[in-house]
Amino acid sequence: MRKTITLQEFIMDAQAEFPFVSGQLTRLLTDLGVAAKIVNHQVNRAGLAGILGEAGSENAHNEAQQKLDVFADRTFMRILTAGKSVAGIGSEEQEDYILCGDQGKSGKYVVMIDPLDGSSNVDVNVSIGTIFSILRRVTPMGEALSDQDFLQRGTEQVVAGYILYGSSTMLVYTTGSGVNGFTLDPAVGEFFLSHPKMQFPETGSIYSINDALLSEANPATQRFIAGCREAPELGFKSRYIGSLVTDFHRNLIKGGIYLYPSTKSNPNGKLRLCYECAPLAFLALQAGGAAEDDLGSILGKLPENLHQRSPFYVGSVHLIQGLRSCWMENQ
Ligand code: P6P
Repeated sequence: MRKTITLQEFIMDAQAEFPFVSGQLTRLLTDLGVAAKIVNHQVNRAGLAGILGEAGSENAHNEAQQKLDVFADRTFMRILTAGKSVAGIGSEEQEDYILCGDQGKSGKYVVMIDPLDGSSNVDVNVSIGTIFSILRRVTPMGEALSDQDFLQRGTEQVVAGYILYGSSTMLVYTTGSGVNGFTLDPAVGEFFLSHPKMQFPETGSIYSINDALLSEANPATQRFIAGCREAPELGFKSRYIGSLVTDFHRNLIKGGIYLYPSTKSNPNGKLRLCYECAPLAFLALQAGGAAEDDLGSILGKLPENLHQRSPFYVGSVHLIQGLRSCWMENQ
């Protein structure tokens, strides 16, 4: 019987391959696993712990914060700051980045995070997720962090991953050598390697989009979705949960495409480049998939601000290519 290895063992084995590393990344990955367990515990008992619903506060985008948004944000901030590997954190729930430790002068890495994406789904018991991205700081150690440490292209990411608080809780991440998924065994409080070397299937016939957006979406998206609908022989299915991590994870397992398009009223779409699109794009490419915005690659985009929005199309290569050909027809 093959021994299933824990997340901790997997992280330590990976570090052993790079003997000269400082161990800061190992500590950071470990801390993410700890924070995930804490948030998972609260998400799973939200209805009992009186932490459903709105917190009565707003985030950086004047969006009503759910009580669990605030809890998750505080938990990741507390755990990652204590670990001393992180110099600063950019969060969907915070207007500006947070400096860790001694004003961000130590710590090799910065973290971009959406602490609890899709949190309004908790009230109706739908799966939600955390999305994270780890970058090396650009400013030298000992100096104060600046915007350039956070506003880096997605190609600069060291680690990207998500935690899915679903029928089971999973932590899925990449360090650039493939994508591996770990499932939490609540009986022992450990994540175990359950999905090694995750890859999009060769084919996929799921499309995920908020149908209500189609009437004002860009023509390429309209054409692509019409093509999916008008070809029943291709067996397309529409699946949209309204929880990005959940839709992404299902499409990674079964094959498919998730679209949050540019529209007339929101030409930059809705999703955030730094802590939603870029980390999921890194994961998608590492899993043999693709990710684009209206013009092409997501990972090559240089963010102008922490909370910059971007149109986002991610999933199986053949479906992204199909969408791209719809853009070409446009020209
Ligand atoms: P809409 C949740 O608010 C989120 O950021 C993603 O998790 C989800 O895919 C999307 O927005 C849903 O947006 O406009 O379809 O409700």
